[in-house]
Amino acid sequence: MSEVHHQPRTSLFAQEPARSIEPGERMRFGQDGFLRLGRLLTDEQVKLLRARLEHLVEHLDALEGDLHEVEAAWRERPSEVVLHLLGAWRVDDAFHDLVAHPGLVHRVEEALGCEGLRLWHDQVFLKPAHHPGVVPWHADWSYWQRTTPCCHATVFLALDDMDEENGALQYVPGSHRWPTPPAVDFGGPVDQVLPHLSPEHRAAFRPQLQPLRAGEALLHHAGTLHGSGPNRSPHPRRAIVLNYMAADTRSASSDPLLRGAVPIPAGEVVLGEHFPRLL
Ligand SMILES: O=C(O)CCC(=O)C(=O)O
Repeated sequence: MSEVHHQPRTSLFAQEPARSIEPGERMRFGQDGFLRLGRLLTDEQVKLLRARLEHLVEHLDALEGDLHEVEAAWRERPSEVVLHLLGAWRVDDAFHDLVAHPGLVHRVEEALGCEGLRLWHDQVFLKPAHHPGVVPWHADWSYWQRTTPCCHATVFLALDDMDEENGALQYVPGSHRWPTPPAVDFGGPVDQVLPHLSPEHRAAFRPQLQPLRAGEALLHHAGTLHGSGPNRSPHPRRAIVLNYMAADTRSASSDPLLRGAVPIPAGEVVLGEHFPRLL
């Protein structure tokens, strides 16, 4: 398999300047396991991505075969579980180009301290208005150990203003330095992870709410515990999540790393059309 470099298909983000993080921000990312990235998208870009997301959800049955995953618990209990899917960038040009946004990729690479950046996958989280669904406390790395080593980070991009009422994302500062907990069930209760933390870490488990305006972004380390509450507001709460990894990340499994992707033998660098090189 050969390297595939990401090539934008639209001019949506072509004029965006490349942005770097400050040395102080790199240090904060190392200490806290997350960083606020500030405003990334214009109001027009937010509107367009909302429309694309709505289109995707309306045509989910037809598109599902080209996505990597649609949350199975949501299929069974949509009135209780948050809609969560992987692979929107494979089916929509705006999502496709967003993953290589010049205002993001250099900052992610610098925060990780790696040389070269690759897309792992993207995700969409949709909490409809007045919806009880939560995102249980979890660390992304609990789900990603079919790749190695852990040099992965996630951008959380708000398509709506987010606060306590509609279930803004929350981080547990410093938790990326704790042992990785087991994966939890996204269709289950919010606090499944707590019994797996040591007494010391349970005492230090103090989530911080991250209110955002639509178009603003957060960055977190793959080990950082995060989660979010229900949407008690009369509006949908929509987010796009972009998952990145160091360019030299290797496969740790001989099964396909994502549904629809060609298997990469354990030990080989993860590359090819499903895992494009961004930097
Ligand atoms: O939408 C949410 O609250 C969850 C997002 C999430 O799990 C992530 O950004 O990795």
